[in-house]
Amino acid sequence: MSVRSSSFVRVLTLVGVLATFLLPATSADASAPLRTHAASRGKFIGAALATSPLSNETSYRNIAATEFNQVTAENAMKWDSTEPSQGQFNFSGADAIVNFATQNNQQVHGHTLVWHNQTPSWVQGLSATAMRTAMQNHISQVVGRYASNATVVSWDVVNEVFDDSGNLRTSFWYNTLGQSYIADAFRAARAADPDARLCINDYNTEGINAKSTAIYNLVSSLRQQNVPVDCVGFQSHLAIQYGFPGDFQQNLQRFAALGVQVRITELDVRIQTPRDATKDATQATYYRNVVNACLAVTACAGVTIWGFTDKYSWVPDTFPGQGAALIYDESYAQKPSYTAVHDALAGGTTTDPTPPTTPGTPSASSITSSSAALTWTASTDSGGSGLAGYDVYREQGATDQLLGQSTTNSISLTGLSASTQYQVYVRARDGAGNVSANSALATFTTTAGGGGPGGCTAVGTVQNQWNNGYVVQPVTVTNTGTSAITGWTVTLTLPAGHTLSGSWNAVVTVSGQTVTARNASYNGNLAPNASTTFGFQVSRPNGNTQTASGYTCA
Ligand code: 9MR
Repeated sequence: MSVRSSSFVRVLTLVGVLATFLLPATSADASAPLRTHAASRGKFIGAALATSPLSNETSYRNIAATEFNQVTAENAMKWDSTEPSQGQFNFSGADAIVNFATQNNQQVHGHTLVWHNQTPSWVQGLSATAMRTAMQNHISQVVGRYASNATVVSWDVVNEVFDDSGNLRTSFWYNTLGQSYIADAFRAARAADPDARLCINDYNTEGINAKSTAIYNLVSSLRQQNVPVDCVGFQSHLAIQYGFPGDFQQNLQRFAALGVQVRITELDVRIQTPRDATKDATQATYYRNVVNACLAVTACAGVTIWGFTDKYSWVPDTFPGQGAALIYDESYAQKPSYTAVHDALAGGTTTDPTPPTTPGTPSASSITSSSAALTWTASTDSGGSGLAGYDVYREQGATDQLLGQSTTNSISLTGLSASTQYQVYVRARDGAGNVSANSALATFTTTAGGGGPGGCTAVGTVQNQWNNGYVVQPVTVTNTGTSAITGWTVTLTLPAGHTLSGSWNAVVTVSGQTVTARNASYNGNLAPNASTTFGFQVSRPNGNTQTASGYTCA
């Protein structure tokens, strides 16, 4: 073997070794379960588990074990399960979940110690002193049971202590004990397990709003008082009809800046049933957005989905007509939302190489001087990640302008320029970022300006025409603004070969094929809504039937 060929072999070997270590996940890795990808990103991906299917259904158990590296008991660790009567503790359901998690190398988040729901009536009827003692004892017993168990790593100490306006909820806890029950609960939990991460958990707090700001302020003040709050949970019970909270990541980040861990604790994305491909695709986008928000925030520990199969979900019972909120359907088939979570966690090793189909040609309607509505035939996406939305562009040479984005097959464009021709096309995106071909162009022209102070419109009417000429009379100039104007300028375009042969009631100049007509000395003043008119005559080539167009007023 020559020196040359042996070094060639060495280079090949080196490439192979480097590829083994450096290349992103291979396609075999790309189809790995969610937990594999989550772990490689330093996050957990979890599910809330219900005890009955966990003991009765193989498919349920298999998916729970294979796909997730974190679990939360959906109900089994709540007060009504663990201490149904005072001092009588029952850990059968809680232990079943913890044992399952231990067997499957999963961490458990304890949910929940102090809540106004699923708390037996014996607690609610206690005096203040007895209630505080009962709360401290409950926390001590429940947290204490798992304090030396490495599987249970965190707790929702208090749950839903705020109402939707951001005031402390006037629950029996608050009404009996005042606000101090919150700090007392955290201190009792710390005493019971100094190593557990202690969280405050709530819903409708995903975006920056009054409620999330109230939690932010409470956490900040508790920590200043050395109350052991380590973590904030964002339940994230979302619904596609209410829109995705665009500031979710920013909100997580502001909490992280307080020095706490953040986590998504109860994610689901409900739809108005029945499912269809468009709703599935929108739901997949929401799931992907949540996972991506957590991935983007270092202090975000992971994402727990509130269940995993539509067969078992709290949603249809609570919101009649809504459901299908999870990532597996009722028969344990993976939905587009599964693929979205998977691909987000896999970060670029997408399992969907197929772009959506090309959208239909858009059709424009409701055109004003600054807006227009577009609709088009929807695209479909067969690659698995689901249709994520559409981008609407204005065709304008080298760099087309993005006019807007939509998750449905229509859009209302705003902020357009008056009296301007737009040529627009639509492009579809899927959940993996694949982009379709451009649709055919739609062409429309916005109407002349008006509406603001001093706006005006001009409408020309052909009064009379003959073989080689025509009269436009009247051109009606209207003040469409909210204040009086003292002058107006109308422009219009003559077709090629047409020449102006006369005009009246306006001062007219011609440049090329553009005619500019300014008010005469006597008809420039127009109150709001008032009109005046002028006219003109045009010569055109024999047999030509075109007339003037493109009237604008300023
Ligand atoms: O999913 C839980 C459902 O099975 C229970 O019937 C319900 C009772 O309140 O609680 C559901 O879980 C809730 C969680 O504990 C706290 N955040 C809201 C969840 C959905 O209601």
